[in-house]
Amino acid sequence: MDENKSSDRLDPQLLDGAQSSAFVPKKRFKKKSEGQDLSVDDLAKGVKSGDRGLLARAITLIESNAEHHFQKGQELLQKLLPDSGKSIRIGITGVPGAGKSTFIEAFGTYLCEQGYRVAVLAVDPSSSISGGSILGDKTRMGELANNPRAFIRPSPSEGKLGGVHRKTRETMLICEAAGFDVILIETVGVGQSEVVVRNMVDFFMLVVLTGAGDELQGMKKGIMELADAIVVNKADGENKPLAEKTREEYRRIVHFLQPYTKGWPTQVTTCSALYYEGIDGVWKIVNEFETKTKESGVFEARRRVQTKEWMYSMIVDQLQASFFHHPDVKFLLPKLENEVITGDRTVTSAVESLFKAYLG
Ligand SMILES: Nc1nc2c(ncn2[C@@H]2O[C@H](COP(=O)(O)OP(=O)(O)OP(=O)(O)O)[C@@H](O)[C@H]2O)c(=O)[nH]1
Ligand SMILES: [Mg+2]
Repeated sequence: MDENKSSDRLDPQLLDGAQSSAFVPKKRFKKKSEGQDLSVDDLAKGVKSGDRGLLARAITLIESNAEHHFQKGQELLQKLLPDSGKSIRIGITGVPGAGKSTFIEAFGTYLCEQGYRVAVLAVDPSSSISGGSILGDKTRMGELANNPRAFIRPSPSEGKLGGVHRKTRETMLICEAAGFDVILIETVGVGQSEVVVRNMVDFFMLVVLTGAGDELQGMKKGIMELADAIVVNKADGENKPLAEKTREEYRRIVHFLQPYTKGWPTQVTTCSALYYEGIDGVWKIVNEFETKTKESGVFEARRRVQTKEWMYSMIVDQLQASFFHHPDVKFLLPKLENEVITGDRTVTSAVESLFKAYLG
């Protein structure tokens, strides 16, 4: 896509070079990690040693849409791969306003108090359009953002097709190599991204509000079927009895659904993210899930399948990008599209022509 646009999202330090020195009248003394491009080895060592600045730069490299950053980013990942995989990966979804960010703030803070290190990532395919709702979230997650045991990373901007997903996955691996024990991935509820996040985490959580019936009218049933736990949030004040009633309704409903994870019936609980109530109960559920699925082998089996599927989805993404960026395809597409719309040509014939052009 737009390479120039992407580069202004880069860490300015990555771009720091000859041109910036023109603005610096006197010689400035820099630490080695500042300024010029670091080697892959330096970055890998920095990430593994828990250097937050270098972790941020490593992620910036992974997120960059520039061709030469891509190669370097992949070398870095290759180096960090043996140190990845040791965290528990948790996806969190729910309708806007359900309290996902507030929950992450409470849950993340609780985990830090328990001695864990927590990384928070977000998948928001719309962030490149809206400029990123997570900026607002970082202030909403004020306490967690300032916690030295936590690391919050906004959603990457879209570079090419499938970019957000690749970047989030790879960022997750880097965070694991940096020693984070729990990875929380918030998804902004736009249908598709829920499935994508489900496919990159061990445990998937749906945050809901009171009134199960209303939600079921909408798309939530499909999402419910992906969840390992449903958390009825805002169980506080006057809303508490209603939240408990809602919990019972959800319990009845999930009873009739096929659990997403073999041997793990979907759990339903209540919490108040705002008042930090019931947060420990959610962690207990995650722990039980981890123990049980590791014993049964479901945990490892899922990760293997996820990695394999990731490879295939990346192949599809790359093929798609390569197809639509092909100059002959680009040239023919508007004309053929028009012929198909006006009924002058069949879809099959148009597609055949495009593939002929693509394959030369
Ligand atoms: N009473 C009460 N209010 C809550 C609770 N959790 C969140 N809220 C409020 O609900 C509103 C939405 O919370 P967010 O955490 O921003 O919700 P979200 O799901 O992240 O929303 P989006 O990011 O827009 O999808 C805020 O005003 C919160 O203060 C809770 O447990 N109890
Ligand atoms: Mg939010």
